[in-house]
Amino acid sequence: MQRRQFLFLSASSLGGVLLAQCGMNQGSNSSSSSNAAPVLKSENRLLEADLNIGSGTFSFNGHSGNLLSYNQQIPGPRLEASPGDTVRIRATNRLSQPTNIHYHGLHISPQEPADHIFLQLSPGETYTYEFTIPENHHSTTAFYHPHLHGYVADQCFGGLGGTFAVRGKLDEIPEIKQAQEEFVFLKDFDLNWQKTKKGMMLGREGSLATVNGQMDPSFSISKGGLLRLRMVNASISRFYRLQLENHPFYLIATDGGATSVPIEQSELLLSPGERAEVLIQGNQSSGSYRLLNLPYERVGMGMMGNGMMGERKNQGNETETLATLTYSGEEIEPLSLPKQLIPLEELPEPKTVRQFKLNHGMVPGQGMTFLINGQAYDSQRTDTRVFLDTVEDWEIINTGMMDHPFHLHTNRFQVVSRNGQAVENRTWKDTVLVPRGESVRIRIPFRDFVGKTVYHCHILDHEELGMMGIIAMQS
Ligand SMILES: [Cu+2]
Repeated sequence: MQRRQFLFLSASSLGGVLLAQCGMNQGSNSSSSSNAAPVLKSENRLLEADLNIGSGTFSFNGHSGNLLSYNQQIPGPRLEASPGDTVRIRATNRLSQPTNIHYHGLHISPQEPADHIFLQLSPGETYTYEFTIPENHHSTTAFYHPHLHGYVADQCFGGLGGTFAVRGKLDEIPEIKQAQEEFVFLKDFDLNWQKTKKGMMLGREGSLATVNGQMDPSFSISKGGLLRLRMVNASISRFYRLQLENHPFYLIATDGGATSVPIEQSELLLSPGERAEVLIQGNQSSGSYRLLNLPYERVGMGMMGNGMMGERKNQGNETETLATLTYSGEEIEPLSLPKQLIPLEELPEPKTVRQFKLNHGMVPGQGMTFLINGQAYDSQRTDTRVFLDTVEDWEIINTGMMDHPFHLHTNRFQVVSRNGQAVENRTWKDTVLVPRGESVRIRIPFRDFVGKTVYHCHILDHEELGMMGIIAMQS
């Protein structure tokens, strides 16, 4: 099988180790042939991993740039565990600035030594994260990335990020077990990212749109087969409006876990921080089909050309080819789609309804700032206090001129309505797109964990510019 190679490490601060991903699985037709990330799985109920956070030179088609990586790999190693497993991650910071790790999409404690995003891991320091994935945790395609305010957007734009898969009940459904599985880690790069501060208002996008650290990798499907794509939008600002030529997507999971039945969609929009899993049926004629990123306008026209926005650098009107699906191997007896997945839990009508207004504006002395309810992020202020074992509705209202994906840590939620209209196929989410001028109502059960954490816009440049609030969960 021909594989196009993308990023390889030519030298690094850690000693010029060649990155293995280019040679991995070369010539193999295995289901993981397109996925460059090495996998670290739990054994005997324990996932133990060392993550070295460093920088090094990565090259693309002869152009080199200094990027950030976990274990000198882009994307970082894929972590896999199951409900009930203990996770122990020794993170060593070899950067010249502080960092930390957020486990996006895991329902775990926001306190030390778990998903504590206020923790500062200083240069040279090693910190051991340790937590147990609850026994009743949902199956999910989650991910990990830095989350230290002031450094989040740069460090993610610089290359840091990796998949964290929790395998559970969804994975046990026979039709899904039979499907071939591929991870699709969507991330864009700018080899001059350290100099690219312009465009933070819009949200920076790199010119290289990669899948698993590669430009246009190939995935294979056998005629009659089923392919399960587990997709993560790990870009800091880029949206992906995905379409696979001639093949509909059958949505089986969103950020917060499985849907109740497969939902047929001709395309799928993933804003930063969102994930989705789809099944694809190998029922077309043999050949190659492109996975496309279609144009999507995430910024209103009013924002253009007013000088404050800097140079416009986003996908605008261009269609990109992200990957190619090729029929290969022997034709098999057609595999069928599952009929039922995981029934959606019905949440009670809440007593508490809150509103969160998203916008941006000029703040004297701070310039253009991104705001929630008129306030920019302040690490010393608690914005929202909630009680454990309650359910709340949050109405997220975007009064601005740009789309904002809203992400809540620790607890997942269900999207109940958009612009006052009930949502038909409710699913579990932890990141929801709130388009400009629109409102979205989400229903959140606060469960299991107390402590402080955050909610924010997942266009990470907007988070850095203030669009984040602190939530305290108390018993
Ligand atoms: Cu935003």
